[in-house]
Amino acid sequence: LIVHADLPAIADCFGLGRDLARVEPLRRGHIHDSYVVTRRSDGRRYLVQRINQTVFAHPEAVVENIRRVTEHLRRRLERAGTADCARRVLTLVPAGTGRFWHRDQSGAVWRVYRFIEHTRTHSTADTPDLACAAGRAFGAFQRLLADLPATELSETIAHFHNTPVRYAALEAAVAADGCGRAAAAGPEIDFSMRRRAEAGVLLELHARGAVPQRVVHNDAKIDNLLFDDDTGQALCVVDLDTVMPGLSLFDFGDMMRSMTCRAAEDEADLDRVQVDVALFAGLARGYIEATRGMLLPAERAHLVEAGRLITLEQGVRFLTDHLRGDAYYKVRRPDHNLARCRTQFRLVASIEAHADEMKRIVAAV
Ligand code: GN1
Ligand code: MG
Repeated sequence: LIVHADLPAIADCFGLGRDLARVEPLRRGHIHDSYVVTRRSDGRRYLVQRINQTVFAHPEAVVENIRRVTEHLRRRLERAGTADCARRVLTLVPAGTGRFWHRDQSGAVWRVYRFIEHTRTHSTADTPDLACAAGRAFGAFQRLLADLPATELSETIAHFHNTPVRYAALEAAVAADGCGRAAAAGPEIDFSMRRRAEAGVLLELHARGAVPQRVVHNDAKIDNLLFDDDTGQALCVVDLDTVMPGLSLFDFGDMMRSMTCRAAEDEADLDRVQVDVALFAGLARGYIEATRGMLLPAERAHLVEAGRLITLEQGVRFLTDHLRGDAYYKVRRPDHNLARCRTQFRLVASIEAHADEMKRIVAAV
């Protein structure tokens, strides 16, 4: 990734000045262009991001959501007397009065966060304790947002975790086959279609009033947590782009997708892709303990099903993007989205094989 923008000029718009000691592209995430810039005067670092406008048609609304969410979290943490608040919630840097985004001459929209120092991330959970800590962190996040009225947030991507809508997009991509990739993806298309009838289970639960709408993260994978370098503690939930109304089960689904398997999201060796029940037990304990008193029995009863469905949905999304020629997710090698899809589907199969065992674990927490 090369630096293809005038970063000093962008930094200046956020009051950081033009004199930067370093600009480093951050090669993480599938969506935005991210840079870590270091200000020369005091050595402070900032995360500068160009928002992907193919994915987010209204970037200002995304930033406005994040402002409301981070303000709410900060108030809650301060009220509870939490130590080290500045490292436990993201801080947006203003670009002029009351605005936290900047549109440059090319039309690109930028935002800046203070960089949270001395942290690390994990792309998988290597131990049950780590899965437990991560589950606890996302559970606490949902809890802190429980009294933020959903009506205060915009829906920045419509139908985000609407699995039937994701299936409709897949079917359209298969029918169009614009890149001639459908034939080679036959097994993956078949795998998805065999499970098509179940795509609506979570939304139906909500439609019949069994599970409530809440403010949730919507991308609750372990990569979106910062852990303290020294203590190893989960410190801060990041990537707040999709925080908006949704179901708690969407988040738990992504937790299962990213924390119950030792292999990465794009692992090529499919033999490594399988549920580790001990990791699941850690995750379930952390999440359920953190949401005690909030999580309803119907939500708890569908945790394992949510993991299966959200992992399936993510595979469907990767497959759709592969068939469309990789228009949505950044790819770093040929057929990367197809590889990601295969990993998701292998994990779905493993979740299905271990579902009863995992349900017993939930019941015992
Ligand atoms: C995308 O920004 P990033 O890479 O964390 C995506 C999520 C997917 C995820 C797959 C806005 O998240 O929905 O689950 O990739 N975000 C958006 O890892 O589509
Ligand atoms: Mg994201």
